[in-house]
Amino acid sequence: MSNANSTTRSLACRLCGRDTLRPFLDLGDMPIANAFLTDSQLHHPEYKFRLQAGFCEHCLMVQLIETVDPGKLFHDQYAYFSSISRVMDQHFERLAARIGDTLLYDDKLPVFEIGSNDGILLQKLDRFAPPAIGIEPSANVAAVAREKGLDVVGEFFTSELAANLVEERGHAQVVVGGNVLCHIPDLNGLARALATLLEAEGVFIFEDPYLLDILSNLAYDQIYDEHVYYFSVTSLSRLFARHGLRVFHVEPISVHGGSMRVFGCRANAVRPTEPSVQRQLAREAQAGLGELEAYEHFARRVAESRRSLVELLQTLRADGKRLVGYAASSKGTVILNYCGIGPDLLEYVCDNTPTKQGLYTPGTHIPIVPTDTFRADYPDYAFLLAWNHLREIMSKETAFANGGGRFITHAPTAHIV
Ligand code: DWN
Ligand code: SAH
Repeated sequence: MSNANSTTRSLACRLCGRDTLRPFLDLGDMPIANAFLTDSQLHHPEYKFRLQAGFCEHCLMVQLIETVDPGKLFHDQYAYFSSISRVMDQHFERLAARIGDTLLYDDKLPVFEIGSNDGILLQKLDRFAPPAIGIEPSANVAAVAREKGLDVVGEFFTSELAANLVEERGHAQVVVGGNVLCHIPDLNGLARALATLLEAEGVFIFEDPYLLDILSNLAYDQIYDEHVYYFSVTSLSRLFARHGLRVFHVEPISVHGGSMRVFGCRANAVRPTEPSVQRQLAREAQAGLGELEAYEHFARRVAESRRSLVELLQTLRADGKRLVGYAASSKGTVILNYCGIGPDLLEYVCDNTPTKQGLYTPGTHIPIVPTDTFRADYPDYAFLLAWNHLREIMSKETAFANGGGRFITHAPTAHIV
């Protein structure tokens, strides 16, 4: 599989519409990252699309070339339940406290959370006086949040929905979204929706995987169907500025292998823009994020990362070692398919999500088993398909390490931890 030859073509950017989108990475034909398969589905052809990323030389937004209809991704059997991670729970606890302590300014104006999933953050926001309302199109995870007594609108967040919400619930003092902004293909529509929903001094906060971390950690597995965009502060500030909004503060955060938390408001709100924004813009310019070369360099290193991973796993296997995968993440689907890693190399993938157990990994058909299966009979090596949770998982699996077991991760290059 070769990397797309960026010198030969440019395509239309899905954000600014110009013919300045330059493909730089081709990860090949890919199934839907979270489309885990039942026994009977194993014998049917899987939906696949071409997983490629491009960089727009005009608006500087890094994005997927081909996207998948959101209705195929977010539905009544969405596989990811946010509350599976203790570290993420603590992370959202701190975010909720921060919102409660520093951003809320009215007991009546609502707080909206976009992509509230099973209520991991919403339940913490719900403790404050203002109404906390989730917006979550995946019906099964929304149902879990409702069972907790939370108020969830079961729809995709769009500018039409924003107008209805203003009518029915009022303007927002805070709109927050973790790992959801990059999932929304119509970002211009999203920005319009924010401009409609926010009260004059309202604040929005988004956190998403950060482009600079993806590049420096070689985290190519963050690139998949659900993640339509890979944000820099530069590309996001420009987008919001086109819609009368302003980024006033940014904070790098460590979750999901390196994310950026972005705070914004209306362009004419009274809050000043903090020095953090200018500082990050300067870092990004210095890292060459405005130039195609940074992305072509990344693509070359991704191919090298694949080579080193496959070589490591094959060598261990040839030595008669038992290898398994740990965590059936979306990112894992990308790594396994791009690197051609199947049941011949990994006996199984264990995962603590009950609804993933008993299913098979998309495209590569490795059985997914409960974590207890792993603990009952330790293999020699566990290849971590959610390296972002390395510390949390290693802290749970001390007996594996104490018995001589070792974890393997692929980023930036394959290594035994
Ligand atoms: O952006 C997204 C993030 C927030 O979540 C979504 N597009 C989809 C999803 O991505 P992911 O599937 O790559 O997320 P995680 O959090 O890296 O996946 C964790 C997987 O690992 C889950 O299937 C649960 C599993 N896990 C486990 O088995 N034991 C996780 C932990 C922490 C554990 O201890
Ligand atoms: N906020 C959670 C969930 C992230 S997964 C966390 O950080 O862990 C992304 C979530 O966004 C999914 O639950 C998905 O159903 C939801 N989502 C996707 N597109 C959306 C949209 N247009 N509006 C609202 N939610 C959306």
